[in-house]
Amino acid sequence: MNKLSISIIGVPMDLGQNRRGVDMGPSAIRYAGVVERLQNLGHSVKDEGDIAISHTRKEQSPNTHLRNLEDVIEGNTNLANKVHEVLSEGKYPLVLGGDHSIAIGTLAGLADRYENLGVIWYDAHADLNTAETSPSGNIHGMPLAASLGLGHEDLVNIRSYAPKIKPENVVIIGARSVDPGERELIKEKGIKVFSMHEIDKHGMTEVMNQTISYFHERKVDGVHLSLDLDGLDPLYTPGVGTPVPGGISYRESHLAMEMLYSSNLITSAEFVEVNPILDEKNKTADVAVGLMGSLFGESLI
Ligand code: 6HN
Ligand code: MN
Ligand code: MN
Ligand code: MN
Repeated sequence: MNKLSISIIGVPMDLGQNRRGVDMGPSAIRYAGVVERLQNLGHSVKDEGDIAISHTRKEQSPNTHLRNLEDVIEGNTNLANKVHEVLSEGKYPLVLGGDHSIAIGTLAGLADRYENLGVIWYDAHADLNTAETSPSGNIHGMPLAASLGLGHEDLVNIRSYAPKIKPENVVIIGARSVDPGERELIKEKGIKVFSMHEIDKHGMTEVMNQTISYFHERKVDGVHLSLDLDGLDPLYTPGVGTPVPGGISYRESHLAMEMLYSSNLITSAEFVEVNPILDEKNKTADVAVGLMGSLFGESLI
């Protein structure tokens, strides 16, 4: 088994949405034993602590229809620089959220280190809104669009380059709540989506086999896993801000992680939207750490 040097980066970000508490996600995931879990698999693990997130200018830009824009940009810039530094040291970045707006910073720190980075977006949502299409003004609904170069120019240009990724290198898994503007973008850009319909119809094994083949065909030189815990059914992960029923099961999610581990494709990961205030006895953070175990090589026997 391949032993990794994993750098854990906490991002106590809650400015990309309305619900309080998701800033405590990194603490909850640490409390659920992430460091020990990955060390027990033989990896070397360093906890890099938390990225600084400023809350001083909250709601500063009501006219942009983008909630907390300046603070989200500042936090994501800090995150991007840290991810970039960790990669330069040859380490594997494992980012803990925080709301999903932090994927903007993670991808900004990653993407210029790759020629052809792939992304798996494991989520109930597509996160493909822009200021124009967003029903909420919440930036956590926009990180995939921003990473594709679409939306407010300051969100798109973190670390001064854009776009970060190509639409043909993205695979969305678990989608079941997609806004009209997002649907249009998926069609226009030809983004690969395995919605709950495909997972129900063909099963997770087939969906993951197709995902893995797709990245091989695309000749990616790395794949980032962006896993929103609301991709799972709220039965298993109740501690999320925007739960959507009819989601991916606990075992299907473990199977997906186990297959990704065997594929050797994943080169960085983030686990986002864990909100301990909305949770039941840290259940969602426990699931997150369990999934990380499977992603990093735990097997059942
Ligand atoms: N997430 N599509 C909705 C919006 O407000 O844009 C929900 C987004 C949820 C985002 O869960 O990361
Ligand atoms: Mn999301
Ligand atoms: Mn989501
Ligand atoms: Mn969510």
